[in-house]
Amino acid sequence: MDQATSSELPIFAEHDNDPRALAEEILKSLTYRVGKDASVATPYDWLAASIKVVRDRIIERWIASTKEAYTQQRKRVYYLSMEFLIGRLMRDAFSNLGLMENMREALKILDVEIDVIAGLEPDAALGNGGLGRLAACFMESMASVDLPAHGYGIRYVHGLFRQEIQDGWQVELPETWLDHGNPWEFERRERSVEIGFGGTVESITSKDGRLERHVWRPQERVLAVAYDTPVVGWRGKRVNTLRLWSAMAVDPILLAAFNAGDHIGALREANQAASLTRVLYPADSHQAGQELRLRQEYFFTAASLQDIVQRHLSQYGDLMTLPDKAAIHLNDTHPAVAIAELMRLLMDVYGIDFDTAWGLTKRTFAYTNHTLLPEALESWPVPVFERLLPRHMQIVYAINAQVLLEARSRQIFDDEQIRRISLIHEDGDRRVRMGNLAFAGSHSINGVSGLHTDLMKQTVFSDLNRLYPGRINNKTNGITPRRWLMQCNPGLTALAREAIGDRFLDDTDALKELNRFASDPAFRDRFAAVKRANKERLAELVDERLSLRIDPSALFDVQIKRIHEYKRQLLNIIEAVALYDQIRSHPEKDWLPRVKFLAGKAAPSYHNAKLIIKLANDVARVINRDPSVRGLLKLVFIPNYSVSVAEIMVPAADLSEQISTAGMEASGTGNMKFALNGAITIGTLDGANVEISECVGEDNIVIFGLKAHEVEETRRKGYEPRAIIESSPELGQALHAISSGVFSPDDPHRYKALVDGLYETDWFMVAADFDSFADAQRRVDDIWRNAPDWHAKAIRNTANVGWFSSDRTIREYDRDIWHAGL
Ligand code: 4GP
Repeated sequence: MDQATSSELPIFAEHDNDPRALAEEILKSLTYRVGKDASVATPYDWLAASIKVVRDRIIERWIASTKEAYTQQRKRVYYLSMEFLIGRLMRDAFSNLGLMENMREALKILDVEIDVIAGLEPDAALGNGGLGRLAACFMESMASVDLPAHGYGIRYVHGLFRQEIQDGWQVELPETWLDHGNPWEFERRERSVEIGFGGTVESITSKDGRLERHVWRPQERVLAVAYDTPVVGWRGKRVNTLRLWSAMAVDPILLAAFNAGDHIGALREANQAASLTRVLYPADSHQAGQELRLRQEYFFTAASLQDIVQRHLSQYGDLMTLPDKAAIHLNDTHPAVAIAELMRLLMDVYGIDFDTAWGLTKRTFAYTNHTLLPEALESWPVPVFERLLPRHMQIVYAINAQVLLEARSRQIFDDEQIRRISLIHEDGDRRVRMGNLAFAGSHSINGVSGLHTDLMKQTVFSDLNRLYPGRINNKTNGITPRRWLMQCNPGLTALAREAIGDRFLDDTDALKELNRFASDPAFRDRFAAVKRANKERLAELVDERLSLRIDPSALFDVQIKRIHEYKRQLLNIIEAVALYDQIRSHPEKDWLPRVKFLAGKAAPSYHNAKLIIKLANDVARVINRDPSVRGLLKLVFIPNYSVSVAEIMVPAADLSEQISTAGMEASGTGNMKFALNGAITIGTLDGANVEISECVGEDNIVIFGLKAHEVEETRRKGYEPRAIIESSPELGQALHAISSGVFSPDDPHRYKALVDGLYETDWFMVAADFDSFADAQRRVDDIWRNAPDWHAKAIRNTANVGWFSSDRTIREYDRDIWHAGL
């Protein structure tokens, strides 16, 4: 959608949303827009026909929202992100427009089950994990709180790979979300822009020899074609745009080559261009390294910036007002090259001097950091950056000169600190540091939880924070309560509405009123019944996918997230092994039935993460078949974790595992989803667990393990995991069982190196936290034994985490960073 030229709101057809009228509309849509007759329509056809009926209503609001931003001259937020992990859109759209029940009825009239067709919609998995899903929640919240915003990203043909588990190992298969078309997107050929790579830079001088400007003459050019998806806010108040760019060759075919008989060569350029946006890099919290990634980053940021600048110029005619009307947000460093690109546009295309351009750039950009892991801090080898983006390299040098001048003139930094502030890493191979570029070019740099922001100040950005004090601020993450409560947990939503009315639907803080029901036995029973129904739904999924029967009355203990050593799935699995030992050696004890669920994908090149998946499956196979366990413990690894799978698992969890090494998980957002759906957290004081603990109160969460400063101290003093393991018989036995092949008789040494790593280095402090974790799990058992107490605590979790709504987060971003006038 682009700016409208008229101030009048368009006159739209009055829609009849009565189920009968909707049913008629769906039939018409099936005939005229899908081209099918009801007698031969497939479920996919019904899905497309239904979406198109609701889409019409969305388009009207979309046009109205776009016009409103234009006529009211509202400041717009531009959210640049390599990833948007959106998931399915149908329920979101139907429910945000208040049409869910009527559409359900309408389809019933046509003999179609809405849940069946909803299950066919592919997940748009255009992201890896945390930061991609956060971007999706933010898009929905920005529309919900009525903030004019555009998301900008890449339309990957293949999103995150499909995970199959074969013989316990992760196998990656291509994901093909566009196979059945995508009824939500609109191709906007007219918004195509050209993007250059490589080539040379020419300096134009005036007659008297003064340098006038630089002209970049790229060697390669590709077209960026826009695809727009409307994002509907709660109650359909506002519809914003997610614009995803797809790459295309400028010349679809080289006819001269074709005519000369070189049929493959004639298409080479077209194929090369298209490959740019074909695949999402499957790296989470890890630099993706290769040149194609830098190309992707530049491609989408450059296309977005041309779009933003053009929109601004056509409305306001002057770039001096850009920071007043546009807030450009960098979701991590992946789009940080946008800073150099805006400088290039301002200076080389619009003739603005460096100082003025630098001032405008800093006032326009803001940056969010999502991880402190050193391996995730992006940097590019200078030769690669220079070859691909020669003009940007010059601009980075010019910015760096300015930054270093400012640093030196402060006279508070020694040479080592100056070296750390530099945008160019100089030791060994020279590299462009994207984090430093993002910091220098932004007026705001934020972390995603209180602890993470503090650590950012103390570690990665300590020098830059001293150079530019006041820029770092905290914005604790949030989740959209529409998807993560109302849609995924209709049972709990209905129960809460009955108890406390509808106010929480618009303001999740109102969930606090549920606190008074925590001591009401009748309410607790109903709360438990909702949980039970959700658990039955998950048990069905496990039966369908894995042909495994699980008991819905067992404690459902869930850890779902990317597989990463710092997230410590390994700690969880080792504890399961220790518990397995205990159950067998002490059959007389009153053990409680527990099902441990794990799910998540590992980056294909991450050896240990893939081994941990295999270990989970090996341990599961042994435990689940062992009759001496008497069904008291089951371990289930659910393959192909996705947003849709999370929507089933989150409402079914009793216990939420948030057990990262303290100081390493920037925030987490799964932790918020679980608590909102009435799971009790077992966790370390890491990321947003700290704030969750403050909100729900210490009695309603189970905290264990070293704190962030203790982890740091332990490492500093010289950590000796071997001594700890040797003093913990439970841990020692469990590790011995794993490393000696009890769970891998086909390859007894499979886990030897993994376990040796724990004895020798154990960077993630599994050993240090093991006993504390095992004790915490027994505390969980004690609470679970007292069902009314458990449910009271679970209710208090739901009641007290309303603050983690992404509407609150977005309002804070607007209040402190964007100033777009909420
Ligand atoms: C993630 C963090 O690991 C997670 O703690 C946080 O909740 C999320 O971002 C959103 O802020 N980081 C990434 C990444 O996804 O790729 O660095």
